Amino acid sequence: MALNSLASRPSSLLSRKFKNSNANNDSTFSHPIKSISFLNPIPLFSNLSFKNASQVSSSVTVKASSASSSPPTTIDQELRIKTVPTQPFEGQKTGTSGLRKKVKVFMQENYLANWIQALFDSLPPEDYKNGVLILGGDGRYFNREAAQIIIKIAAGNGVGQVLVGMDGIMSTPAVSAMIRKRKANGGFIMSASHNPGGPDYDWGIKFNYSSGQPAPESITDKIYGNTLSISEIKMGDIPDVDLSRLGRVDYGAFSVEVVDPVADYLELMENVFDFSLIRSLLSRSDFRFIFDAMHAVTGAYAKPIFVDKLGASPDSISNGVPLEDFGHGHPDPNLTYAKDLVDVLYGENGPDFGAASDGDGDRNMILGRAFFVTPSDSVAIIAANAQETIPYFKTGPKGLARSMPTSGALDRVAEKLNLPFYEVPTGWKFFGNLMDEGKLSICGEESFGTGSDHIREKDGIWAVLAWLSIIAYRNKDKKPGEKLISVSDVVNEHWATYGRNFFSRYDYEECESEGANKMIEYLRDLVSKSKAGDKYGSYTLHFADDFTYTDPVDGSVVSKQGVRFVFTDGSRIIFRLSGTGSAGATVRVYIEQFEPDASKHNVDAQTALKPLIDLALSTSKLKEFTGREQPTVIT
Ligand code: VG1
Ligand code: CO
Repeated sequence: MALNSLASRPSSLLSRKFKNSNANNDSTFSHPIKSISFLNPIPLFSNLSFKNASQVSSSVTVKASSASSSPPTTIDQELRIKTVPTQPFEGQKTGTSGLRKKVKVFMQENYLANWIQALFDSLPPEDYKNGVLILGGDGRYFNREAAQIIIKIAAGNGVGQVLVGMDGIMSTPAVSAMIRKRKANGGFIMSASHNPGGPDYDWGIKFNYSSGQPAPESITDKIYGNTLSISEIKMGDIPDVDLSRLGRVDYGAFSVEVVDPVADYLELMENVFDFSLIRSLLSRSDFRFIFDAMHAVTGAYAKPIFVDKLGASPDSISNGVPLEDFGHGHPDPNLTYAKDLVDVLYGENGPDFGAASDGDGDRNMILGRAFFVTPSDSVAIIAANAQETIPYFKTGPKGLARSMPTSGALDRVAEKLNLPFYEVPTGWKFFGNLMDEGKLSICGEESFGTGSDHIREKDGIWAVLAWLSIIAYRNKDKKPGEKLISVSDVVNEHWATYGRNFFSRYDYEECESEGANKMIEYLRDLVSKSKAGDKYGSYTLHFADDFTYTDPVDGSVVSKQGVRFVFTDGSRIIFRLSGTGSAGATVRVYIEQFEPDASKHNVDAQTALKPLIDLALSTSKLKEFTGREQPTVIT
């Protein structure tokens, strides 16, 4: 991988790898609204898929680019709504984070449209009629077509305005930020997050409501119910919107505005962090930084933020152009799928700091020179240092939280800082209520998700800026040539203070569903028969259960969130099935063990955890049930 692969930012945020059937670069096409006098010679609409052009009756206001100060051109016509008959599809149940399927499944006629209509049918009309919705995505294959479908159904259901990121691009955290800033009614995110993209891979859709938070199960269950009985889709009879140019188009009472996906988010980051502090670090000649956008959505954010605002060198951004297939990669920032970056950091004379983010920009991986920070440690270290180093937390965090399988490193920080602490199920949607109630500021998941109540999603770039703030603060008085405090120094000091929670996760991706389900049933049965004091090898059982969570704010209960065996020394082995895969079943095994003795902190995690890993594999009979000898991914 070339470190300087971002030679320049293309005029379009998205470089296209595949030919898009809706894309229209044909200058000979004719359009019913071609009489509009454009402020710029580039056509505003790309409209090949629109069949009934002669019947169009719509009101069009063209403001063209926001850079222009000329008045908009308006044609006064009404928005017509058409009703499209449809039939239900099976299996449109959302998982941990949205609905994810193979692209080919989503490309079936009306498949996506059904789900979007089912969503509108699930919401009280006052939640969206004449309201504002945000639309963004990670740039993956099928987003362009999907954006047009979503815009038309929003129009058909009486939404007032859709704000869509240029080229359909907007990261998950930026959508959450924009929903909050613009006081929108909600937003759609076109992404299967860390799942690979392209015609043969995955596509996904998430819905966040007005607080910027992923829709809770009460909404997603209703959507699923409606997908089973849907019979018609309401669509605004409007042409495709040109997503490649900023500007606003009105159709009667409905309008679409193509917006800059970066500006609102960047402004928020400038309010949260001390940019001049971070700049003082990134512009040092004795500090080398590298950010790997994995050809995913943060490619659109990395240069404006790290290079233009914070003074990082342009060649510090790697894979910085979003591609529809993520450059044939798997946009998951972990030791396996971001191996190129890991190799650079562990190579000879590697940089001082490395980071990566996933498809939709909500995950992060933090690396120091030849050093990997586990996400469970990362959130604990950010929490421990937040008040001192990040202006947003200057009065101290209100509370801390983690997902159940995430290691207990954060618990120890909460205890020491005397902060309220919460343990929630896997998935970001469980943090939002706590934040809205002012009970929670900083939280994280072991799956490379870290964030705070500045928005209601995990936030990859936020986590990188938080780490840069810590390193910058620790080195702010260092003269050129003096040895800098490194990422590994910060982590080692943290372990010395709090002890180390060794943690590892084994993923067995795309197993046969039957075997994986049987294994979970077997474990549940084992849980029901086990009692405190039972011996598991050299470990003694404290308790075993299938995690149930009662939301302290609204009292809602979710059960069966992961089978866990917790031993008397605090060690844990946890088993769950992924809710984000698109094929078969992915088994996740989480292993954790606490080590207070600083002289043992520098042992490799796999070595330290070996006895517990063996115990997890034998207790679950994983090999027997799944036929798998080795995990697909170890983190
Ligand atoms: C995974 C992670 C979970 C995360 C979810 C969405 O879910 O384990 O912690 O919240 O992905 O992240 P699962 O059900 O596959 O274990 V993302 O970046 O895909 O929106
Ligand atoms: Co993601």
